[in-house]
Amino acid sequence: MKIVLAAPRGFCAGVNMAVDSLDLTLEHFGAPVYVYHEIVHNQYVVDRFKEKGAVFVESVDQVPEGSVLMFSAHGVSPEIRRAAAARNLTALDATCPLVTKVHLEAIKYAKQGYTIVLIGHQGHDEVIGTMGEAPEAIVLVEDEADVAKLQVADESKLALLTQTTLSVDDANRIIEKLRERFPSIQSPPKGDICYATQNRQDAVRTLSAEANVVVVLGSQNSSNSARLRELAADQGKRAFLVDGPDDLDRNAFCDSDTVLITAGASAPESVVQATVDWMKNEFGATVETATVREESVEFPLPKPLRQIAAAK
Ligand code: 0JX
Ligand code: SF4
Repeated sequence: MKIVLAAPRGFCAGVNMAVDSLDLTLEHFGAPVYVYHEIVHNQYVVDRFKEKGAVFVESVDQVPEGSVLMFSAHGVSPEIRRAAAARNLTALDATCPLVTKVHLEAIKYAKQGYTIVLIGHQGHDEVIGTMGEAPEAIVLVEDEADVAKLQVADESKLALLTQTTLSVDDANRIIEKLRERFPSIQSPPKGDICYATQNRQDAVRTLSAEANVVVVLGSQNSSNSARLRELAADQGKRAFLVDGPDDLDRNAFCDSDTVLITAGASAPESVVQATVDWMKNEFGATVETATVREESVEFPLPKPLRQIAAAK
């Protein structure tokens, strides 16, 4: 068996920043550090931080007054920031700058009186945060059927934004439908799906051709990871999204000579390596890396943490 390791894969710049931010916050302030929502959507990452004293909450009400609260990489609505301030919390913001960019676009369009069509997944942390910037101006669209049902007051003042971690192909199909119905719809010049989401999807699209099976490391609630599994399945491959090797069934690989392994933007390289080791042990697999694109994006720590890091 040959393992092809896709590159780029795994942690993106936003996740690196968020994970480093939480590590430094725990080190500097000590446990407990409260985190609003999972810092990133990955079970291994979340479990490791729980062991170190992070407490993940779904509501600001769960955080004792005066504590330290970190906002996750997926961003939060202004309402959550206000609730944190009202509770006298030390709020630290690990929102990815590429998510913040979408928030700023929403604020700008809403101020100019536009109705914003946001393409995204209902209930996803990022979508909740973005919609919270201008709830009265944003309407969520999940698929092409939603576009057909859309009712807008003024078609000449429409803008479109997207979640950062969508399937590029699905988003393009929805955008095409939107442009068909509303030819004057505005959008940011470069779109909102981030570089990491695009690159990981491009790698799977290119590399899955030669594989019998595709394994995506990532958690079930990770949007970008789930899109990688879907993309491989759409190419006719048997594809699995798993947290690690413990979730794999050896029988699924018995007739495979080439396995493509990749990882979502929130999945640590340690779980990739554990999966590779498992396949080496089970099947005597050999490993090669196939690089589809180089990545060199880095994001700085949130400002208050930069000062703390500098003083170390
Ligand atoms: O569910 P998502 O793909 O948006 O998030 P995840 O898995 O935590 O990935 C990294 C954070 C992405 C924020 O845009
Ligand atoms: Fe930022 Fe993209 Fe990573 Fe999300 S997936 S944290 S938008 S770089």
